[in-house]
Amino acid sequence: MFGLFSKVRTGLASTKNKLVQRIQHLFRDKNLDTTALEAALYAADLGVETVEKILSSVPHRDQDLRAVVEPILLQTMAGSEGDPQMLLTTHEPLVIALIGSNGSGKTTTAAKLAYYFAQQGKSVIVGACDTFRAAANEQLKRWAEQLQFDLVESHTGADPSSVAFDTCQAALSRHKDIVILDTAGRLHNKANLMAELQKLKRAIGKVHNSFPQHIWSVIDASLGSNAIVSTEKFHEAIGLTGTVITKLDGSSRGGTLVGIYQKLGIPVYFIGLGERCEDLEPFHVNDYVKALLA
Ligand SMILES: Nc1nc2c(ncn2[C@@H]2O[C@H](COP(=O)(O)OP(=O)(O)O)[C@@H](O)[C@H]2O)c(=O)[nH]1
Ligand SMILES: [Mg+2]
Repeated sequence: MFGLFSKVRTGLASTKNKLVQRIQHLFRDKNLDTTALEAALYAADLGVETVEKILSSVPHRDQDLRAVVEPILLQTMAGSEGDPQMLLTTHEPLVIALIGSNGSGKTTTAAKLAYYFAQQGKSVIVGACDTFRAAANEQLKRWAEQLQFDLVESHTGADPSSVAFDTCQAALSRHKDIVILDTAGRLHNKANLMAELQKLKRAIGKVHNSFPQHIWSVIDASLGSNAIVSTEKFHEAIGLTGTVITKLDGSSRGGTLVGIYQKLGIPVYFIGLGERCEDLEPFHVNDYVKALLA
């Protein structure tokens, strides 16, 4: 538990520097510069409402910043913790489709999830539904060889829906517990690409009417508040059930998670803290808020 917390804390070090140190520095000035405080809070991507709550509760200097901000963040993030253990109770295979923009970490997260669930004693199959880039299938193939999970491969230009369909059918016939579908990165404002996702969702619903139980948006934390708009559009188009926030190790914008949850109320299941298969942790809101302010 302590090990996990320190990993989150190390990962969030750059955010912490930006958020807490910049604010503490403001408190050290003779007169609290509320404009600078406001700017620092916005720069941390906490979202408008959270920033306003903090601003209205931070009236004077010599106040312990943490004591003011921590309860506000915890209150904002109430209900944000997705519990992966709760997912493992379905009778049918659990199907999780990963969607998001280019380079957000979907393929890496697919492999990390395969590793995570295998560690839990579950059998996993992954579908290479990114048929847009030739390299996408190869990337997953390397992970599948390294981590020894079943992979339904595809070729460039194949219909992603049919790859997803085949993967779900294979999961039933091979009695798999978990299905992870990796998809191509897409822009939220391209209607044809959103329609392609809806088609994929319908296609696997024909394999079993409970499929997919989950659609998670994989979000690069370093995109900051820009990620809020795209996640909202994905949610409108396809109905998200969760998020995975990646690159919290390198990002100086760990507050993105707060802004997105505050706006959309979609639970966070996992956070990505590096490029290795073990660099994925179930999201724990208390650890996260502590790490953000430690
Ligand atoms: N530092 C860091 N890098 C990550 C993380 N997740 C993914 N990446 C890297 O981000 C890049 C894009 O990842 P990829 O999974 O191919 O993104 P995709 O286009 O959404 O499938 C790769 O170089 C990954 O190694 C993370 O949590 N932390
Ligand atoms: Mg990919």
